[in-house]
Amino acid sequence: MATAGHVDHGKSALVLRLTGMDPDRLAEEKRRGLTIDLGFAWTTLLSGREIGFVDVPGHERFIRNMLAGVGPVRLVMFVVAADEGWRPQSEEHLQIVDVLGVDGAIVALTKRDLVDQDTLAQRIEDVRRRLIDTSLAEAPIVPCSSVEERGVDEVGAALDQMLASAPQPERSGRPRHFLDRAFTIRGAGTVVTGTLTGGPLSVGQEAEVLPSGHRARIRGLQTHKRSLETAVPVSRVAVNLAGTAKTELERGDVLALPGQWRPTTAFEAWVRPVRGVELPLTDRGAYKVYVGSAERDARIRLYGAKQLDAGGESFARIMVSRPVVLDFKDRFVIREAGRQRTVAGGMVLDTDPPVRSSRDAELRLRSRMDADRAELALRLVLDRGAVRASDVLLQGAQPQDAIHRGAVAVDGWLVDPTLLSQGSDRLSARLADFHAQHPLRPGMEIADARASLLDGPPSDPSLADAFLSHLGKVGAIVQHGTTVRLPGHLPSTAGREDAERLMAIIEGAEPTPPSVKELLAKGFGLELIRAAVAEGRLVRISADIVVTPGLVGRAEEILRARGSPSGITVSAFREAMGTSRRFALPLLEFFDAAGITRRQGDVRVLRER
Ligand SMILES: Nc1nc2c(ncn2[C@@H]2O[C@H](COP(=O)(O)OP(=O)(O)O)[C@@H](O)[C@H]2O)c(=O)[nH]1
Ligand SMILES: [Mg+2]
Repeated sequence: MATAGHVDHGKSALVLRLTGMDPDRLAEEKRRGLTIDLGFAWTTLLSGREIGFVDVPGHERFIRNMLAGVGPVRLVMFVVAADEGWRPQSEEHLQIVDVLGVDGAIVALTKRDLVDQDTLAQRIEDVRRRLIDTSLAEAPIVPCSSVEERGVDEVGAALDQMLASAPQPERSGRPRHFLDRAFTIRGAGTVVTGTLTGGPLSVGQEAEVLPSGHRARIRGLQTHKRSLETAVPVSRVAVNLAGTAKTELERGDVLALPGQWRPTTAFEAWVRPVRGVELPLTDRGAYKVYVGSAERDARIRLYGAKQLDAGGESFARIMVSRPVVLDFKDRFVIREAGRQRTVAGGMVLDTDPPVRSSRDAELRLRSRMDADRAELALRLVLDRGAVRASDVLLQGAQPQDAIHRGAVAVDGWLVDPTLLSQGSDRLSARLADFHAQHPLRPGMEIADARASLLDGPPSDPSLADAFLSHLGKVGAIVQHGTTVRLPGHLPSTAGREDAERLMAIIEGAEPTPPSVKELLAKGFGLELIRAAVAEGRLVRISADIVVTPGLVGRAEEILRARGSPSGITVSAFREAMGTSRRFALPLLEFFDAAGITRRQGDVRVLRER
């Protein structure tokens, strides 16, 4: 859990009392009596629960460090000194933990030894009033003194109770380790510390540092100075990395398993100004966004509103200076870059938004806001019509959840069933037209079929192919070679006068029929000849020769009668057929190819069955 509260209100002293560990670890912190960077301590509560503290600085100059500490943490120990009461950083820290959202919180009213009963009662009332309408509204307020050690046990008991009722942290199966420190230990090499969420990490795993993409192997893991084979979320974890240098790592980086995340520089979100914000949030402002332990320069484009004042809310697109590793419903904090004030917070809704935000963006984001992770899977499909299953995983959802809710899985894609049936209907209609116009053609060229599937050009050619292969599998179309046809269509020459003439000419001239070239010269179309072949009215012997099945049958009889035992020569076959060498050779090659005869020196012999 993280601490929060105004500087000098006793956060570090209370952590020390609770854990016996001083979270102020830097020499400068000791000298100035002030927390500058994040401090860490842990203890086992009476219940036996182990709890780790991220102790944050309260001074406004070190607010960036505070944000890096609370960013990944959803449990808060909020500290207010009874003598001083509510102070500016009490308010700012409350606003920050409020927009980040908490799974559990307690308020420690420290330094109770410095005030009388009446003042204490007043403070409790004042703090309670300040917490109204925030995510800490229900948090218990526990008076305590770290000097007299009064009330510290009660703080421990309140922590125990809070942990017992806090929801289990979500485990999406995608570990994210938000780095807050990187250093080198002699003998061990590079070590990073941070807060692990989302899923476990194990020794020996290959890991990826994001956004840089550097690979490293996990050589060792520790939580609370204890070595582990597997570290579990949510906990403080020190990771010993092999294969990467400290210089390649910095606060705000994420350690993850390879390929599970895609860092982004633009995302869409719901945003809301913090209470009492003085200047509105606008498209022109220069901001900093804090998410996890990362800080980025950012610009905001509000959807709908031109500007956003206290009490308002809006959907927005946020562009950041360097990629961040975001998950659906991640919370973040927005500060003004110039005046360094916390101005707003928000929730990530789309980690991979369309390049251009369309008019329906608000509708799309509203439905995501109401969706849980399982519903997100289907939203991703419906919002885009079709999405690769691998993209669904990268956005923190499960393809299986989308399929359960009606999405259709097609060759690595998940498709909106409406889009699929519209595409199928459109293509069937086009194919029917095509067959009517070109009865002799086997079907439509695939390139044209692809274009007929979707209303516009397909966003991805492989999507159109996935569509076609699906329609093939369900029997809506037949793909053959480079053409696509309706299952009922066969090119037909039946009843065509030109087909009858073609057959008459070929039959009349056999055993020396005209070549295809000569037929074309006589005005017969290639489509007609191909269709007659497809139907079996003609047999294609070679590229330039078509004959009737009758001629092929006669040739086969001769070969069966004389092809064994000693075989038949080309000239003997030619004479038996009464034809010329120009037809005899291709005919023999045709039978060779069909596996009926085999060439052996000068003769053809019948293959044994
Ligand atoms: N009298 C009294 N002093 C306290 C108490 N807790 C902390 N202090 C003192 O208040 C000062 C600031 O405490 P520290 O824990 O560093 O505050 P932080 O900035 O919130 O971490 C130190 O001098 C502490 O000794 C308390 O309960 N009673
Ligand atoms: Mg401190």
